[in-house]
Amino acid sequence: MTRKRLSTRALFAAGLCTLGLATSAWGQSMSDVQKVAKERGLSTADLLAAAQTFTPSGKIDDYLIFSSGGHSGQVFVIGVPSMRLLRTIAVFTPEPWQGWGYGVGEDVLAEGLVKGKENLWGDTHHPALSETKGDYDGEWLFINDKANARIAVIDLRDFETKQIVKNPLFINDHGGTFVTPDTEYIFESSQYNVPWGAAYAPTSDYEDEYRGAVTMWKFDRKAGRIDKSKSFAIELPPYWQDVADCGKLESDGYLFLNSINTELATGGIEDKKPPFEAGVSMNATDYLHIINWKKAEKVYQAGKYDMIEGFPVISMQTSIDEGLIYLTPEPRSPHGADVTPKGEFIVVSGKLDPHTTIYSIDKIKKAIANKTFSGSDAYGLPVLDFDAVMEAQVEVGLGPLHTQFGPDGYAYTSLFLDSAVARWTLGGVYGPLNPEPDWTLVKKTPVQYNIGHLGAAEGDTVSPDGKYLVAFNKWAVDRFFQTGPLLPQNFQLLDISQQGTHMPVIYDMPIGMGEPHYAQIIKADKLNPWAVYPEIGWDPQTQSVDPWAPRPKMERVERKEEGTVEIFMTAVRSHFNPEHITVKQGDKVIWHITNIERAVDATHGFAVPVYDINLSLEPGETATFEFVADTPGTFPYYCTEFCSALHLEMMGYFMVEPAD
Ligand code: K7E
Ligand code: CUA
Repeated sequence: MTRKRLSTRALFAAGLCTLGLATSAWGQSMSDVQKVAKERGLSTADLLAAAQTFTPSGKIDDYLIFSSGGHSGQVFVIGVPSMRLLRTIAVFTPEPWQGWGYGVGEDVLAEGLVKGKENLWGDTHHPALSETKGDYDGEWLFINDKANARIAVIDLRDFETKQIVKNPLFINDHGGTFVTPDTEYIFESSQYNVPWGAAYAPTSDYEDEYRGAVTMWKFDRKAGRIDKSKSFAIELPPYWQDVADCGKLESDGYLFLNSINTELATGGIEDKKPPFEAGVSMNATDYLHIINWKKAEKVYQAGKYDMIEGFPVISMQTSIDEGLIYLTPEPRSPHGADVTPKGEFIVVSGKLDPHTTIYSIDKIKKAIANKTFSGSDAYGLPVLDFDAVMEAQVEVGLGPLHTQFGPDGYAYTSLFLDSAVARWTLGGVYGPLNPEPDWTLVKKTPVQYNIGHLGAAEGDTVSPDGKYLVAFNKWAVDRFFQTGPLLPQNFQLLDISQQGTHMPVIYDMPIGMGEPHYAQIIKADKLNPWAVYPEIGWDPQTQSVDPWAPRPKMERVERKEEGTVEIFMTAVRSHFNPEHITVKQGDKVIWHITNIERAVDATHGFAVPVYDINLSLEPGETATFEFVADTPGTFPYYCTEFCSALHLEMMGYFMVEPAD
C-alpha cells in the first residue's frame, strides 16, 4: 500500500495537525477526512472534539459516570469521554432486561415497602460512591429515592442493588445520599416535611407537628449493608432541607445542609394564600445547617435520644444543649452546598442570587467557640453571624445551583438561568494558579439548556482529576430529533483540561429514559468488578454460594410434601435441564436455576409466560423463585438472551395439569 504524504502546510490548512492523522494502512488520508468534514459541515473544532471523544471499538473509557436516573428510579452508567451508555442499574424500579423484579429482586424491592404499599418506582437524585479518606474507592454506590424517602445500596462488584431501606420518620427526602469520608455513615435528610411517620395532621399545625430530620445510616462495609440497629436521626425544624455535603479534611466531622422555606410556608393557592413558590421565597436569607455529626454520634451512643416510629432521634433540645447544630444565613433560595477538596470552604449557591457564597470552616469553628451568634431561629437553634463565617462571594451569573472542583484551584458552578457552566478561581489556596486570595470568574461556557447538576471527574473528592466535566441539562429543545413533545435530557461533555478561558463543549449525549440529577464521575481503573461470578451456584443477594444451587448431574424435579414441587435446573449453551416440567394446578413451585457457564458474557435469560417470570442469569449465578401454579396450561419457557447459534432451541415446557 502506498503511503501518501501530506505537507505540514496542508495539515495546518485543514486545521487537523493536532489530530495527528496521517495516511492509514487502509489508504485513508487527510483528504478523506477533509472530504467528510466538508460534506458534513464540520469545523476544525468539531473534528478536534470528535478526536477527543471518539473511542474506537475495543478501547475502554477512562472514566465512568454513575448518574441518577430521576423518576426512572434507576442509575445509569456512562463511559467518558465516549459518552456511551454502558448499563442501567435497576434500583427502585423493576427492569426486565436484567431480570429485576420478575422472579429476582422482589425481596429487596419489598424491603422498601412504603406504609405496606408497593411503590415500584423511585425518584433517584444523588448517587454517592463509597469513599476511603475522602476519595472514591470504587466499592459501593448509594442513592436516594426522593419520592418515598428510601436509600439503596449497590455493590460495584456486580453492579446490582443489594438493599433498600425505607426511612421510618419521613416520606420525602432530598439531602441524600452523602457519605462521610470513610463511608461510616450515609446521610439522608427530609425535604417536604410531614409529621413523624407521615401521620395525619392539618397544615395549620405545621409549626408544631411537622418536622424535618437528617438520618445517619450506619454502613457496615463488611456485610455490605446498612445496619439499621446502629443508625439514628437528628430532629430538625420543618424547613425544607435541601442538598448537603459532608465535610472532609479541615471540615471533617461536619455535615453542611441547605434549607429553603425557613418561612414555614404551607401554600394554599386555592384559598388565595401565597402559593408555595412565593411563600417559600419571601425571606432574603434561609439557613445553612452546620451539623457536628461526630459529636452527634457520641450523643447517640450515650443514649441521649428518643424513640420515634421505632427509630432513635436526637431532639432539637438535645442538639441545642450539646451544641450539635448551628445555623447561619445563606442567600435566597439556596440549592447546592459543596465542600472544597481540602475541606476548608463550603460553597453555597442561592438560585435567586447571582453569587456563590463561600463559608470558611475556620471562621465557623471560631464563631462557634466564641459564640458569635446573631440570634436564634424560631426553634431555639443558635444562628452564627453571617459576616463572621462568610469568606467571600463571587458573582458567577444567574441561577447558580451546584459546584464542583478541579485539581488546579478552579471551581465550576452550574447556572440554571444563564444555561452555562462558570469557571472561577477558588481563593488562591491551591498554590501556583493564584498565590494571592483571588475569587474571580474566569469563563462561562454556554450549555444547552438549563443545566441542573454538573459533575467534574472526581470533582467532589479530596483529589479532583479535572480533564472532564459533564453538564446535566434539564432541557434539550432543538438539540436532537423531535421525538414528539417529550424530549430527552441532554448531557454535555466539556473539556476542562486547559487552564484559562478554553473550556469547550465536546459532546452531546441525549438521555431518553429519566431525568437525571446528580452524577459522580470516577476513574475507571478504581473499579474492580467481577467478569463472572466467583463460583458456580453464586447467589448475588448473599454474595456467596447457595448450598441449594442446582449443579450438573443433580438436575431433578422433586415432589415434596403435599402440593409442593421443587425444581433443580441448570442452564448452559444451549439447553435447560430438565426440559419438561409437569405440576398440578394449585401446586406451590420452588424453582432453582443455575447458569453453570464460566465464559465471560455467557448470560442466559429465563422467561415463563403468564407467570411473570423473567430472569437474567449471569455466568455462575443461581436464582430461586417461587409461585403458585394457579393457571393451568402449556407454557414454553425459553432463554431470552441470544446466547449461541442454537439459542432458539434453548427452551422447555412447563405444563400445569388442570385440577379435575
Ligand atoms: Cu435536581 Cu440535587 Cu435533586 Cu439540583 S437536585 S438540579
Ligand atoms: Cu441461553 Cu439463549
